[in-house]
Amino acid sequence: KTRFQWDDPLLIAQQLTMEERMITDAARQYSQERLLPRIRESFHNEVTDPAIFREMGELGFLGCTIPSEYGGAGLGYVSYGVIAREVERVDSGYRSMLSVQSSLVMLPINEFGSEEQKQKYLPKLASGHYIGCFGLTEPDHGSDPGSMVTRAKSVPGGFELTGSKIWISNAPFADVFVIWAKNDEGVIRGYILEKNMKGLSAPIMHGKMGLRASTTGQVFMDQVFVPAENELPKVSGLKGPFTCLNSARYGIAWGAMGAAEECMRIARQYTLDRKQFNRPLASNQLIQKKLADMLAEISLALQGALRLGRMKEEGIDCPEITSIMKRNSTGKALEIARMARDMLGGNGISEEYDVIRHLLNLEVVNTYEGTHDIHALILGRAITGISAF
Ligand code: TGC
Ligand code: FAD
Repeated sequence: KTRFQWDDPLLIAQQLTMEERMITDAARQYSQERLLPRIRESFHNEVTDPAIFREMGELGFLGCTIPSEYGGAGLGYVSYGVIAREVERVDSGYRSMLSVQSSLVMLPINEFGSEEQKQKYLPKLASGHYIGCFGLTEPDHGSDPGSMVTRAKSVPGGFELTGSKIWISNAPFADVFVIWAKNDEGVIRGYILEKNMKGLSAPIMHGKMGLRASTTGQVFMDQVFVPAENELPKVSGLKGPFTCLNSARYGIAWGAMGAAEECMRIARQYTLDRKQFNRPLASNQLIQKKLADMLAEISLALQGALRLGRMKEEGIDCPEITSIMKRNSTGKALEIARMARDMLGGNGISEEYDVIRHLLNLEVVNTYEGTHDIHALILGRAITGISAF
C-alpha cells in the first residue's frame, strides 16, 4: 500500500522522467547551496548579484528549452517548470531573473528572430554572459499593452525608438533589451536594443517592498537608432509579446508553488516546535486545518502545472489554460504565505523566518505577467464569448 507523503501526496516526483528528476535535484542543490545563503542580505539591501546569471548559465538553466545549437539545453517544458519551482523555493526574485532571461528574451529571439540574431545573442544569453530584459509595460499602459505609445519610426537604415517603459526586470544591468513598440503603421513589433545605444537609459527603481532581490528599472528611449537588422522579423502584433508571456506565465505556475511549499514547510516545523498552553501549536485543530488547506492547494496546483507542461510538450496547450494555472498558483501561493505568516505569530513578521519575504514577493507575482483579475477576465471572455475589458 502506498504510504501518504505529506510533502508529495500526488507523487509528482514519480510522474517525472529520470532526466527531469536529475534536473530537479541539480536545481534544488544549486538553489539551496548557492542562492539561499545570499537571499536575506540581497532582499534586505535590495541588491542583486549579476553573477547569478553566469552560474545559472553554467548549469544550463537559462533558456533551457532552446535548442543546443544556440546554446540552450534543449529540454522540455516540464524541466523548465521544475527549475522554476526549485529556484522560487528560495526567492521569487531569483526565479524572475531566470524567467525574464529564458521566456521573455531568449524565447522571442529564438521564435521570431533571424538566423543572424539567434547566433549573435542566444549563446551569450544562455551562458549568462549577456543579461536580457523585456520592455512591454509603459507608465500609462500596464494591463492594456495594446495601447502602448512607444514608437519605432522608420529612418534610413533602421528605426528610431522613442518612449518609455516601466517596471522592467533586469533592465538596469541588461546588455540586451527586447522592446515592443508601434511602427509607422501602428503595428506592434519587437526590437533588440543594446545597452550602449545612444539615447537609451535604464535607471534603477528603488523602494520596492517585494521582489527586492530582483533588480527593476525604467527604460527611457530618446530617438534611439536601431538598425533594421535588429527588428524581430517573424512576428507582428500583440501575438509577439503574448507568446513570450505564455511561456513565462507557465513557469510562474510552477515557481509560485515552490514559494508556497517553502512557506508551508516553515509553518509546519514552527508549529511542531513551538508550544503554547503547554502543547505544540500543531496539536490544535485550527492549525491542522490550515496545514491541510495549504497541502490540498499545493498538490492540486502542482499537478495542474505538470499537466500544462505535458500539454505544452505535446503541442496541445492554449493560453486560457495558462491563465487558469498562473492565476491559481499565484493567488493560492499568496493565501498560503499569508496563512503561514499568521501561524508564526510575531516571528512571522521577522525577516529571519523568511515567510514575510515570500509573502511580499508573491504580492508582485500575483500582479505581474497579467494580474489575478486580468486572467479572470481572459477566462471570462473564453467562457462567455464576451470581452469585459
Ligand atoms: P486581444 O484582442 O485579446 O489579442 C490581441 C492579439 O494578440 C493575440 N493574443 C495572443 N497570442 C498568443 N498568446 C496569447 N496569450 C494571446 N493573447 C492574445 C490575439 O490572438 C490577437 O491576435 P490578432 O492576430 O487577432 O491581432 O488583446 P487585448 O488588447 O484585448 O488584450 C487584453 C489582455 C488582457 C488579454 C492582454 O492585454 C493581457 O494579457 N494583459 C496583461 C498584460 C501583461 O501580462 N503584461 C505583462 C508584462 S511583462 C511582465 O510582467 C514581466 S514580469 C517578469 C518577471 O520579473 O518575471
Ligand atoms: P493596471 O493595469 O493599472 O491595473 C491596476 C488594477 O486594475 C489591477 O488590479 C488590475 O487587475 C485592475 N484592472 C486593470 N484593467 C482592468 C479591467 N479592464 N477590469 C477590471 N480590473 C482591471 N512589465 C514588463 O513589461 N516587463 C517586466 O520585466 C516587468 N517586470 C515587473 C516587475 C515588477 C516588480 C513589477 C511590479 C511589475 C513588472 N512588470 C513588467 C509590469 C507588470 O506586468 C504590470 O505591473 C502588470 O501587468 C499590471 O499593470 P499595471 O501595474 O499598470 O496595473
